[in-house]
This record gives sequence, C-alpha cells and structure tokens, in this order.
Amino acid sequence: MNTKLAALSLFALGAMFLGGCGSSTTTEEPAKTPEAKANTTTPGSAAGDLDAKGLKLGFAQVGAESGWRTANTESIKAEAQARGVDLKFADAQQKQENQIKAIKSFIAQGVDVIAFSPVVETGWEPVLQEAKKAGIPVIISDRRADVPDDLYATFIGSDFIKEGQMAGDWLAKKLNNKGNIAELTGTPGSAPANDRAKGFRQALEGKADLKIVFTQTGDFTRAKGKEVMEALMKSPTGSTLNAVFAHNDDMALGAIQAIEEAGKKPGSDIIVVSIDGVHDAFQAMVDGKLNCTVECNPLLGKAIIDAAAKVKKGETLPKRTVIEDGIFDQSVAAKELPNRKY
Ligand code: GZL
Repeated sequence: MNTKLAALSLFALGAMFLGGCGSSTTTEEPAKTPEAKANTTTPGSAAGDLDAKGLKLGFAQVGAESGWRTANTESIKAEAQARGVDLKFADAQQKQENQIKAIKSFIAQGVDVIAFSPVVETGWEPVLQEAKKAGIPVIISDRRADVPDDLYATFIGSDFIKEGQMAGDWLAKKLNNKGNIAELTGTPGSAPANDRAKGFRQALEGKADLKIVFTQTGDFTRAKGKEVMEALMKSPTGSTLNAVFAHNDDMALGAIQAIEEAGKKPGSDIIVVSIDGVHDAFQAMVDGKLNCTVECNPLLGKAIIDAAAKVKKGETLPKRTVIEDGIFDQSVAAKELPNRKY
C-alpha cells in the first residue's frame, strides 16, 4: 500500500500553511537556514473556513497518553466547536478494540464522516469495509493505517521516517559519529514507532561507531519512559551510554528524570534527543536537560474539519497530505518557547 500511496498525489500541507510550521535552525552554529519560525500555524486550508456547520463527525482518538495527544485532541475539539460541527468524540485509551467499537457506533449513529488516528497500523480493514458499505467516508489522521486506498478518503499526517532521520542526523553530528545509544520506542505496531525507528537507523547507516545498544518500548508515556530508563541505568549497559533517542518527548522527559536520579546529568553526560516539540520539551532544552526535539505538529483540527467538509460535499481529496515538521535544539529553545502553541 505504501508504494501505491507514494505514487498518489502527495502535497506538503506546508503549501497550505499560513506560515512555516517550525522550519528551524538545527545546528548550534549560526543558522544558515532562515530563523526558526514560531509554530503559530495550524495545518489546514489557507482559503478560509469551508462550511462545516451541522456536519456530523465521529472521531475515534488513540487516547490521552502524551502532551502531543492532548494538544491534538484540543485542536480537533476547538475547531469543531468554532465551526458548528456536531462532533462525537471517543477516547480509546490506546486500545484498538475500543477504537473499532467507537467506529462501529459512529456507523450505527449514521454520522456524515468518520475520522480516526489508528493506534496501530494493522487490523482496520473489516471495520472500514463496514463504513464503506454504510456509505460513510473515512479520514485517517496522524498515524497511517495499512488498508487499501478505497477504504479511506485521505490520510493527513507527518512523515515519521523523515522525523527519525532528522533525529538521527542531528544526534550523529552531536556525537561526532561515535557513541552508544539507548532507544525508547513508541507503541509497538504503531506507524510512528515503526517509521521513526526505521528513519533513525537509516541516518546511522554506515556509521559503525554509532551503536544502538538498547531498545525497548515506553509506549509513548512519561511514566513508562522513566521506568524503562531507571532499569537501564541500573544495568551494566547504562554506564556505557552516550545518548538516548526517544520516539516522543514524553518518554524523553521520563528518561531525563531517571538519568538525574541515577546521578548523571541529562543533556551533557547523556545526550537526549526526541520527537514531538511539546512545550515541556522546550522547557527541558532551556534547562539544558534535553538537547533536541523534532517537531511533529499535532494541531490538525483545521485540516481534519476542512477535509471532512470537502468530502461531505463529494469532493475527491488527495490520498495523502503530508505535514511539514521542523527541528529545534538548545540554540533556539529559549527564543522559541514563548511562541509554542502546544
Ligand atoms: C505522532 C503521534 C504520536 C506522538 C506521541 O503523530 O501519533 O503519538 O509522537 C503520541 O506523543 O502519543
């Protein structure tokens, strides 16, 4: 499906942004690229609001596992409220069976459009076939689902492989291509975990002295990230670490706590790089405890409601809308912090 997807018309949502969504300096040298832009945009049509008043939208959300997810949920609810959308919202508590139940319930309620962020990549075909049979279009948001193209109208989300590559490239440079890295991975089977791991390893290819010496899931939560890192710091491997790569900021922030409690300095004894770009990550960079975060814009409310309004009118949408992501390190964190929108 991915190759087919690649063949389909891709367009960077950045073209619809009112401004950059955070393209930024990525090095500590004077920036060659334009100054970091505040993340003041939310992806979505620049052509004003499409009429979505009265649209019945069912949204099956992953859960409330991270700062990113909270911001994503708030963005969807705020946009729906502002545009008079009749939003039926379900929080699946990171369980696929709950998301499937919610989608079935939206079908039974006869909503106009269904949108969801698939907690994992597989297992969606049967319920999306039911939505298709009921004539209800489906929008996939944030995470990819591994389903045939005829089962959804469009997929709006970031390029997670690129995010992993950006994190890997930055870390390789920071470590001068030499060091032992611990990886805290996201939810097993989820597109962000699969792709960020893939992109990160692509960035490290050919750099034999950069070694991933530990990898374990922290399920995208701060608590689990801390727990995994606590155990690692007590192990022989823990004393060999030069860096931690966390698939999201929440696990990185948990790991930072564990590193401190083990008597080491996160951000200097052990370099920490993660993905999302949430407010707390910027604060941790200002505090010198996090070194770099790759942005993954969660403010998808406008893009989702625009897409739902168009698909309800019978418009055909591009199969894939890619969200542009920036990267921020300590050299820009203090300047950026006041501008953060999530
Ligand atoms: C990424 C999103 C991921 C975030 C995590 O688009 O699906 O899920 O990186 C969140 O913080 O839990």
